[in-house]
Amino acid sequence: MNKPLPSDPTIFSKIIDKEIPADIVHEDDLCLAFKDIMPCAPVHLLVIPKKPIPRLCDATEADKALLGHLNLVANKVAADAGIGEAFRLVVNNGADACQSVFHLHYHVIGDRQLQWPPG
Ligand code: DGP
Repeated sequence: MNKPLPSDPTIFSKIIDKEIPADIVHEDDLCLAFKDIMPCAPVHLLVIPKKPIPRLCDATEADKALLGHLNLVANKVAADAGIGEAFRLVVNNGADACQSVFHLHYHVIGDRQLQWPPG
C-alpha cells in the first residue's frame, strides 16, 4: 500500500542546493553522486537526479533519457571508485521497500562480497 509522500524538500534537495555538505564524487547538469552517510559496504555511493522525482515509480516517459543517464553515471562513479567490474545498483521504491528519502536515488554498492538474495 502506498504511504503519504512528504511534500517538503528532502535532505537530498538540500545537498543539491549545497545547503548541507556531502562528499560529492560527481556532478553534472542532470545529477549528483555522493558518498552515503551510512555506508553498508566499503564503497556506497548515491546517484540522484537534480529533478526531484520522489520514487522510481513516479518517473514517466519524459524521464527516459534522465534514467539512462543515471545508469551511466552509476557506471562511471563505480569505475572511478575501483569497483567497475563488480557492484550492485539498488533502488528502494516506497516505504515498504525501505525507501527513507523520497527523492529518487540509486545506491552503488561494492568492494566486498555481496550476498543474494537481499533482505
Ligand atoms: P533509502 O533507504 O533507499 O531511502 O536510502 C537513503 C540513504 O540516504 C541511506 O542509505 C542513508 C542516506 N542518507 C540519508 N541522509 C543523508 C545525508 O544527509 N547525507 C548523505 N550523504 N547520505 C544520507
